[in-house]
Amino acid sequence: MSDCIFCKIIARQIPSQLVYEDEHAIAFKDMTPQAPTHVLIVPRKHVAGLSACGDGDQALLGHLQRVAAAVAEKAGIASGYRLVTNNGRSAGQSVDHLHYHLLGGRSMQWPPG
Ligand code: DGP
Repeated sequence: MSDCIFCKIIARQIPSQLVYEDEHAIAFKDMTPQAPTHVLIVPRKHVAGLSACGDGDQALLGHLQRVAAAVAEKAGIASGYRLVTNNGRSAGQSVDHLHYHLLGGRSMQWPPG
């Protein structure tokens, strides 16, 4: 998608602080971190969000969670982290390319705001 900021990061048209990449996913530091570790786990394939995923995306969705766990391990936060996806404007989604926020390095509150 030519106007998608995350597609531009994936295509290296916009710089990012990459922490992981493979054939299906990349992970980079969020530019407005909400925790000492705040990494975005993003599929290379453009899909608008979780609700836009179909049956054919099951393996990809599982893969993204496996990537998140690996990134958490590498970041030293495996003992406590939160993995979040915002789906839709009312939930706080601002970039319409599926992504998971991996947050850690501080205590978390529940329920989230
Ligand atoms: P969300 O609001 O759930 O759609 O999360 C989008 C996140 O993406 C938000 O925390 C800020 C981050 N973000 C937006 N644009 C950029 C960018 O150009 N670079 C980086 N590293 N992060 C970005």
